[in-house]
Amino acid sequence: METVFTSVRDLSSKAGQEATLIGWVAKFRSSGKIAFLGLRDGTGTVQVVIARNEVDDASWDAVADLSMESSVRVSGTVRQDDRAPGGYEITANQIEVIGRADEYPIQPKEHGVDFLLNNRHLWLRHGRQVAIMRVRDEIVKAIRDFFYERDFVLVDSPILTGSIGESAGTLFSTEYFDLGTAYLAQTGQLYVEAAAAALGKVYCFGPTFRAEKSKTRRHLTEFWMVEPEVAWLDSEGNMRLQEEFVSYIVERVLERRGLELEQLDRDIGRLEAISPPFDRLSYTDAIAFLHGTGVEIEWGEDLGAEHETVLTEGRDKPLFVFDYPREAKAFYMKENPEDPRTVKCNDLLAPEGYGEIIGGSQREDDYDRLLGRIREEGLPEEAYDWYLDLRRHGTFPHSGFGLGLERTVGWICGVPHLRETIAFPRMMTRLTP
Ligand code: NSS
Repeated sequence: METVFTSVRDLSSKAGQEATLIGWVAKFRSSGKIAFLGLRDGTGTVQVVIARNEVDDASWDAVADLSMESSVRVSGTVRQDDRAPGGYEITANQIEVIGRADEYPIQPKEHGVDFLLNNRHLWLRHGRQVAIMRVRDEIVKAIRDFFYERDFVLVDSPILTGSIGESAGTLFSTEYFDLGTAYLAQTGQLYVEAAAAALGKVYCFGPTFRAEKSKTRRHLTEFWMVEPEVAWLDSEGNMRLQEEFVSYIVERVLERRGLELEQLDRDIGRLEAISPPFDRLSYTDAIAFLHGTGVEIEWGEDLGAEHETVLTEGRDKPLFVFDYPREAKAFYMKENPEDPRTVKCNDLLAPEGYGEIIGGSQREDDYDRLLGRIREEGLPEEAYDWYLDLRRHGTFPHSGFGLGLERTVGWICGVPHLRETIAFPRMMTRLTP
């Protein structure tokens, strides 16, 4: 069965005509002879006016019994009305309740975050959440378009893996038949490195998992990451790719999701400033800068959220920090020939306090040095045999990066906490709904 109805977004094509709409009651008030309801259908919300003397008895009885978030079918005339949000209004001649809602837990008042997260399956229906999900969808589309237009090939990497991608400290593990322990992938990088030797320019895009024991606004235990990997690209080229990529995404959202950004009260001017090139600061200069502002940090330590905020303060665009100390970063990064204490890598820090959205690097392509790093980190060598093979069979300079989808959605939407950037967030203290 296919139900024929008009969606709120398409009302302009029905101006002055009869139409049937289906949706949920997002707002409701009645004064005995006339009732107004806000009908929400996923494409928008329209006001429906129901006058006692213009509908049949069954319809008016339905109105008398209406509750918030009930699902209803409404037929009536589409009227253009410049005062109405969206420019149209429906004068109903019939209304039918499809599913009457029990008392709806989310009221038009302030609720605690825990309460809202417990009701995430219902909270999703609300305007702000709908706007964020639409922006997220647009960002995903922009990501895929960017790589498609540049001849990258999508290669899906496994979620169940035998080798640790980033750090042993944040692994989820599970028993895997007779083969011992399997890990949920922290990254698809090692696999796209193999694919880059087959296809040149590749990317993977999927969920990744980290048993982060931190309860910060920037950490999820399950998040989406897009990871391009490019043969014959060095660290400088990698940063150029990143600034083009991020600017492309922002431009696309501005072009197609202006309405949603407005609903989110996003300062659009801040996003309009995002275009290449982005500033670059070496880790060593970043430490000097931090010392200059009185921040205590030792050369060698990784930068934390508070350092990132100081570094990006007063900047309009994201900032690259490059060539970190090797002890602060993962085993696979290429040793910097000009300063072997550091590795050829970069983080990209978003402005306005959002901080790191990308981590990237040139990969160690020398067999002996890579094996040395694997040993230094105490990683199980057998699990990396296949990865080392890539350095045994036609090694090649290559680079790539990982952009965190939720961090990017948060920054572009102006939403500081990642719990609102994914439909069903997974955090240390939350596994339901
Ligand atoms: O750990 S990263 O910095 N880098 C990697 O995983 C590399 N293997 C990527 C690569 O070169 N192919 O993570 C990359 C990004 C990071 O900048 C964040 O934006 C995001 O992934 N990220 C997270 N988002 C949400 N929650 C958590 N816990 C998280 N961890 C990283």
